[in-house]
Amino acid sequence: MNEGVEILLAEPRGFCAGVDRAIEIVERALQKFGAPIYVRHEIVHNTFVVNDLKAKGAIFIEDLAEVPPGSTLVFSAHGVSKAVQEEARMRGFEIFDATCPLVTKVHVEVAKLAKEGYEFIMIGHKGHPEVEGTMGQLDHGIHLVEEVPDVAQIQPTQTKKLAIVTQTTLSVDDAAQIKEAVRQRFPDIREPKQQDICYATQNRQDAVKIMSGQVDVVIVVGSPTSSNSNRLAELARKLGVESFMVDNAAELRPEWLEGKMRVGLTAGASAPEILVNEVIDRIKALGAVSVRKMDGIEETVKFPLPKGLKL
Ligand code: 10G
Ligand code: SF4
Repeated sequence: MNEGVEILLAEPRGFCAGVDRAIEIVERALQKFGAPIYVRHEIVHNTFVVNDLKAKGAIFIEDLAEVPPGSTLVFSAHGVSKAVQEEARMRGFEIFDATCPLVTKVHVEVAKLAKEGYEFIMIGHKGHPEVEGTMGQLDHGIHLVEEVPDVAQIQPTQTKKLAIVTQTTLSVDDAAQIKEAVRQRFPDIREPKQQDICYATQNRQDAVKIMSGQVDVVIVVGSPTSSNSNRLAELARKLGVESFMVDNAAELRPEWLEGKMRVGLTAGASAPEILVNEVIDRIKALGAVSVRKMDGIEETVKFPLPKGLKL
């Protein structure tokens, strides 16, 4: 690596309020009820977080049939379908819902408009747990589009009462393009007053946009399964800057930094700051001499814990 390399740290980066709350729910459930605590799906899509909670006594499962009767169960931050909620209730578990309140807000809106006779166009990634959870708020009537060409394919049963919903962690720019295509086909479609893409997604992508003009490479700390982290690396690449995702410092390859003078560093909403610090140490060990924090929005959002877990 060259001499005099500078690391630019994106602001904001890393944990959002929904992730903070979800992890705290599992930790407090462990403190209050003891191990094991069952968690449906990875509480957030991060290897370090999941392994840390496993070591403390959390057991991560996908199928509720794996959970013994009488257990305490936490739903992941991505949210669950009505069917999963119902099955958990029928099996009699003590349930703590770590669904991010901003995802729940989308669920509530879907339920409310469905009662008024609306069908939905959902913009999101097929198979992602948040999309399964949101689409699973209704038995039918939600049509998924992943890309612009999908818009022409969907077949709602009527066009008078249609509404758009989106996954909270999408690329802001891609979603805007898809929404435009949806509006062209369904000009009267109803849109949420405030977009469903959340503040944390918007802020982390905005920071990468600013950063990309100032660096030679962007490193994103995040697990491969993390949708929002992937979007950050993808955004930098779209802006013409090489970008790589790492799940931990050991994954960072020296050749990525070959010939680079300014290294941008950010982290997805599920990636802990400890990993960012380890990546900084590794880049320093490879020759970086300084770290500069970029200016950026300070996030003050905080969500309350569920009743049974407050201290
Ligand atoms: O970016 P995705 O949705 O894959 O999730 P994550 O766990 O990596 O980050 C936190 C975001 C959510 C819980 C989705 S609202
Ligand atoms: Fe909530 Fe946004 Fe974080 Fe998802 S990414 S958990 S919606 S704050």
